[in-house]
Amino acid sequence: MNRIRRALISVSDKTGILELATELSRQGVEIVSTGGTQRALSEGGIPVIGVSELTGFPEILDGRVKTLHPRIHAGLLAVRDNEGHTRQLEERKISLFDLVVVNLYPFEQTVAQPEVRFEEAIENIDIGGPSMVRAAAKNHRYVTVLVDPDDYGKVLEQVKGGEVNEETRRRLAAKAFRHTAAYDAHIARFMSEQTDEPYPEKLTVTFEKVQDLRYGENPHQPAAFYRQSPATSGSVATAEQLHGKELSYNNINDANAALEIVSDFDAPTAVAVKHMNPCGVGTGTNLAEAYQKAYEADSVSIFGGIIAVNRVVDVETARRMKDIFLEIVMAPDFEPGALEVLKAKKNLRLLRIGKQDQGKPSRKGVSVRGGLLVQGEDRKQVTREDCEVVTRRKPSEEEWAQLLFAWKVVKHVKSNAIVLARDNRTVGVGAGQMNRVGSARIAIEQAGESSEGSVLSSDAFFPMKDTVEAAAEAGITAIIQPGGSIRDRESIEEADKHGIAMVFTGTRHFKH
Ligand code: 93A
Repeated sequence: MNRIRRALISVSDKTGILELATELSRQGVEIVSTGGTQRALSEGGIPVIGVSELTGFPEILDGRVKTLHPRIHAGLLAVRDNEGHTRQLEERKISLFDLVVVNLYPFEQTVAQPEVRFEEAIENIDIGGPSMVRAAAKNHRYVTVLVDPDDYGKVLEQVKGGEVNEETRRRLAAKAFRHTAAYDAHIARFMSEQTDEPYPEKLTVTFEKVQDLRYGENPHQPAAFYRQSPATSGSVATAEQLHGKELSYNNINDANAALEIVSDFDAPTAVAVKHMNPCGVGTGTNLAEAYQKAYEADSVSIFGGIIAVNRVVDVETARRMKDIFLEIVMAPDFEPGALEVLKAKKNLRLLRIGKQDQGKPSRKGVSVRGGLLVQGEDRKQVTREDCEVVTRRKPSEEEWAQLLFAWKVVKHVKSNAIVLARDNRTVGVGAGQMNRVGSARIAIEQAGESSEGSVLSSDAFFPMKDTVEAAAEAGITAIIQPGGSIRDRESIEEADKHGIAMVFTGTRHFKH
């Protein structure tokens, strides 16, 4: 029988603890607690024995050593049907614990505060708490361990019924180990960030489930969405859904792509994404204008698209968005009137993203079978000063503006990537072809007449002059590309032949 006679309670988060302890006490359970918890319970009129009374040792070193004592840990770890263990406890008058209720110093919340002091973070590393949790979890054959107030009710019910059953003890023990593992992962991440070692030998990252998804990329693939912990604010993982159908796996992936593009722009910008690639990007003096440009960029593909914008959605923009079928609209926020307009569309998913976390560039990972590839985010931006004009003709002021705009977009298009832009919007996007001129042809075809007088950006250098030839034929007037091919000379000569201005960025933006 796993009757609960004695409980050890030591909690930082005191949620639900009075109710639990009151009922335990009523069931005849003796309660032992650390300082703050003891005070809270005593004030609630619950009889409690202080840890110091039990150990005969005061809490010392400002609380760093409170429960780290053999009288506590032997009471947690003893094997009850082991005669030797039982005899040793009797000799030293050590009593057993049947229940441990512990939650830890709030390390994650502490380091999430902006400008937290290093010393404060360190003081919030709990040592005694995880020791008790792990001891109890190891000895779950006899001891029940509670680390989450959500589980108090269920355990209380069983206590009242006479014993906590084995299945529950084992489940709670597994949860306890997950809890301490996640806790240590937070500490490991924080400590690693304080060093120059972002890619340590062992990578410990924790993710918490946001939701189960109906399915993955296809209906026969099971799927779930996890949020990295601690969370990155302003991300899809922390977005608040204000309206519409449940997000799907593909929605979340596309939404993330759209958000990554739009956050590269400072001016009011709207991005439409389809299948992970932008089909329209527009910037303007206000959001309505930016959205209109993104729409006109490719008024066919935007149908069923995922929209991300970098300004609060106003009524005017919302009205324009409402005119077509969209899957998602994502924004830092929505004006109340705009929300009303968009909510008229029953299925349209509206996501409030909030403020973007512009902290350190985070790691990006892709899973490969049996492993994970990890790299820093591609946050590289180029300015006009970084570029080298390689043709006889220099770009005009307007061409410069369009070239830099097209360059920002091409970074986010699947390689081989070619983007055509004009009037602060994309007019053609060629994505994911196995040769560069193939992507160029797609972009040009999509732009149609709009390619005349547009500029072209390429995510990587031209291995041959064929893309420049295609550009010249389409009436494109300026090109931005990394440069660095052994055949650059041929491309430059071809551009000069047609009076095209070409600049090299010296940086490439592969996205595979
Ligand atoms: O500083 S500690 O690592 N040393 C300990 O011996 C110890 N024992 C319990 N932290 C320790 N605790 C933690 O104190 C618990 O995990 C819990 O979070 C907190 C409860 O303290 P109080 O009851 O004084 O509010």
